[in-house]
Amino acid sequence: MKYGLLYHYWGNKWSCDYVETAKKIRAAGFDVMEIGADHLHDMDRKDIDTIRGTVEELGLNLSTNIGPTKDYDLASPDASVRKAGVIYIKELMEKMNAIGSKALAGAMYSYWPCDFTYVNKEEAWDNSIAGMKEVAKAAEEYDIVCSLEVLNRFETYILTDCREGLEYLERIGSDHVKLLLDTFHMSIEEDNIPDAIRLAGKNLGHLHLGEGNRKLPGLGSMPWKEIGQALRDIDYQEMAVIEPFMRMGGEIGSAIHVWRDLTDGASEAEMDEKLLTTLRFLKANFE
Ligand SMILES: [Mn+2]
Repeated sequence: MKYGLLYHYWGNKWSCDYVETAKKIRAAGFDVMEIGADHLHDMDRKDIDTIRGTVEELGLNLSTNIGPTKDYDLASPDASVRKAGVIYIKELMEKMNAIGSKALAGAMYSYWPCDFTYVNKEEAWDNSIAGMKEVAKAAEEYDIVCSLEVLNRFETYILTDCREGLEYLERIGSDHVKLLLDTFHMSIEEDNIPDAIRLAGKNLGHLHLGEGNRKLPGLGSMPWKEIGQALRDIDYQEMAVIEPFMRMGGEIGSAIHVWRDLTDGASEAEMDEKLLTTLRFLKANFE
């Protein structure tokens, strides 16, 4: 298993200096930096080469976190929006290939966050699946694995539990399209988190880790020991990326609805220390 961290940990904006962040993530002992799809999509060749050079030197892998805007919704009733969505993801994959990222993870099957103005689920599934089949072909060409994130009911209506995710995958039928399970979303929707991981089995392509209140693993009541057992049961070898949201304010605090400080007033040094602690904690429970 390769342990990772989403890029935003030290800030509360949907942006960062990826070279500096890569160094900090590596220094904290992680194997993977998860970057933002929109950033990569808009990056020029020079920035891509610089970041690729840095992560190769550090021995860091890259995963790409996607939550398309509504203009790129593959499940939209509007055919021109669906077409724009497929083009966006294909352009993104070209950049992923250039930067050396083989893992695309998130709600690429629709958009995020959902505003629930259109919720015809059957029609949305048909549209989304048609688009994802086109995306799957491109993924196979680039040898990129698309891991579709199962979210909770407040953020999507398309895929809200593992069983539903597996039904969707069956209709795609590509070994380059898998599921992303996130312990935070699972804590809301699944009957039993370890059982959902076992149900996903070899279809689990990516994992997001966090407590039910999105704190770092080990700071809440998530059954980490049992989750570790489930991951060993399915022989999970892919990326496990921590996706904590603990800071109030800024773009992220507002988008994620962080309405109190979940860091316990931690200083920068204490935030770094918390990362070392959480990684030790995860390895103790998972290995
Ligand atoms: Mn997630």
